[in-house]
Amino acid sequence: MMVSFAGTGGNNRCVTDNYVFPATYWADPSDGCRPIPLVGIADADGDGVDDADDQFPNDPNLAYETFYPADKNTFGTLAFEDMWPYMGDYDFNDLVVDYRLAVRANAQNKVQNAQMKFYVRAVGAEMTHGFGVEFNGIAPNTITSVTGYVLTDGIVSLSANGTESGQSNAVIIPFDNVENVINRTGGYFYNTQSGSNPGISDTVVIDIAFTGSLSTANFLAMDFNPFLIRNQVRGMEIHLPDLPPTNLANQSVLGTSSDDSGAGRYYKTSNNLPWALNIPAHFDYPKEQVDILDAYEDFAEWAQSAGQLAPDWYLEGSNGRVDVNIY
Ligand SMILES: [Ca+2]
Ligand SMILES: [Ca+2]
Ligand SMILES: [Ca+2]
Repeated sequence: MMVSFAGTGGNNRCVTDNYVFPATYWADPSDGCRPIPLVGIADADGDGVDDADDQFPNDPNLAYETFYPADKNTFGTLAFEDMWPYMGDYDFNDLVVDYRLAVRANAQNKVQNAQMKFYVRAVGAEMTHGFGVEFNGIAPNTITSVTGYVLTDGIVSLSANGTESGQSNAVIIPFDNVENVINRTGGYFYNTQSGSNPGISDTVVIDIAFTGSLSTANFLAMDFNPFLIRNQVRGMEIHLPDLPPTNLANQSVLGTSSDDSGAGRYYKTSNNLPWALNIPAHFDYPKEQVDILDAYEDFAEWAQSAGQLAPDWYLEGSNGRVDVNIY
């Protein structure tokens, strides 16, 4: 087949692209344009996405799945220091939660559902903490239901769809009391002191159904904003650096003491050190009451450069890693 444009004179030219010729055969240009029948391009569920590209080839309502962290077999790590706005012992093991997020969309790339898995690795705390997640930039009314949360102590109020009420962004509280999620083997601190038997956590599986109005791109553009709820005081939130508190945080605590919070600046010391870490990989946290600066000597350089320097600060084999101080 040839497409030809012929004309004489003048300066006008056209640009054309993306021709589609409906046909019974396609041609193989490496073989003299030999005609080849259109077989073997199957779409078993008829959703318009070929089986080869359809991650749910037998489900017409789903076609694509995206993971965070990007490797579907990897859990990320959230590690919290609970003494904000004070530095405390700075051991970053007061609550350590492994997480994985999966987002599933249909053939039109509209989010249908998401699943979050959480596993508590450490509770090196004298207080009883809860844990929440805000999807910054995603309205609560894009969600139809949330299941799997472990809420027992009456400090959280939910809307009919299972998100927290009184919030302008979607907020989900996986658990309000970490003691309901972990299984202790004795001892005061949980999985932060060497010599004690390690405890095993339940895996909290949160399933979220969406209305279908949200595109995958919009979902992935949100800020994943996890936070610790300290000692079951709902207004006492501790977030990742530079991520804002939710509508229900006690705003009067911001900007006090060593925390330098102001417009757009949240949960960082005057030296730019954080109270929470989000590492999209496995992270070996410090032992009880060991300052993270003594467990990972490159930590301050990494944090104070906003991640530009010493990006490998936590990896096995990195120079600044002091194994004797790591659980
Ligand atoms: Ca399909
Ligand atoms: Ca499908
Ligand atoms: Ca601790």
